[in-house]
Amino acid sequence: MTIFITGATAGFGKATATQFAAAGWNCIITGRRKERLAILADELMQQYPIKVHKLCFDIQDRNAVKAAIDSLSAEWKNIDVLVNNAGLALGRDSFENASLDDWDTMIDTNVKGLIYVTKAIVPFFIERKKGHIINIGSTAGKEVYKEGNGYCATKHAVDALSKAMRIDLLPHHIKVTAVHPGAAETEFSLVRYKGDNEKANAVYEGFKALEAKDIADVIFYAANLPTHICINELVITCTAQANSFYLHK
Ligand code: NDP
Ligand code: 8X3
Repeated sequence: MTIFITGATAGFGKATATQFAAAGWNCIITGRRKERLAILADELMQQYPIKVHKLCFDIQDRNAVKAAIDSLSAEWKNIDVLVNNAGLALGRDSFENASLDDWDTMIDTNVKGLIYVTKAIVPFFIERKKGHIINIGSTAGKEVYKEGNGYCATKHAVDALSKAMRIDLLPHHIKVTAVHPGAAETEFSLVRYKGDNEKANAVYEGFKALEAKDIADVIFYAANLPTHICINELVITCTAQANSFYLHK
């Protein structure tokens, strides 16, 4: 079995690669940080009797996405599960102050990047008459929160795209699952606050947030159900969080 994971250099993507590798799946791991991909590939192949293929590209670059996926050998194109995980938030500003550059990056990554990858891989699924797309949305794609504007909009788009894919790809026996996590302690906040460790750490103070492995467990469960079962969507928060704007600290 083969899984293709976007954004496997950190957080949920890395934990997902590790979880599936441990269960004997071959992994296609992707991201922009080439060294991290190399380290992870070596680690996984040393620990488990599996193959790992690395694809280094910026998901915002439509041509780079297509070229990377086209470069896969026929064997590696036998993908069973695609996890559309690569994504980010940038900034936490009110609508009038939010940076258009930040919005462009979030839209290009979280929405357009997800579409580019999926459009490139869906033909393989259609040919094999099976496949499973697992999109990582967010609680931010279920309700908006103060100063979440652009990021929330991209995750609402992931929610809508997941529903649309599920309808349109039904005749091809392709499952579509949307996984919507709440606050999880990964590199997410460090990226959002542009390297400001203090602000990033403060996000997770005063409660026990989700860990990357918690989401990898859920992805693993959804991906390993019998052929006739598809989890359409799951919203997962830590116990301290009720929804995208109510967190009990
Ligand atoms: P991390 O920052 O830990 O990991 C993000 C991953 O996305 C990295 O591997 C990064 O790889 C990749 N990525 C980002 N931009 C690009 C790009 N332009 N091209 C290719 N890869 C890219 O964050 P998380 O693991 O937390 O986030 C994963 C997903 O989960 C995101 O979609 C995020 O929005 C979502 N999410 C996160 C939550 C949280 O609280 N942590 C909660 C809900 C959803 P590299 O930098 O090497 O390119
Ligand atoms: C990430 C969780 O609460 O920062 O999607 O939007 S949150």
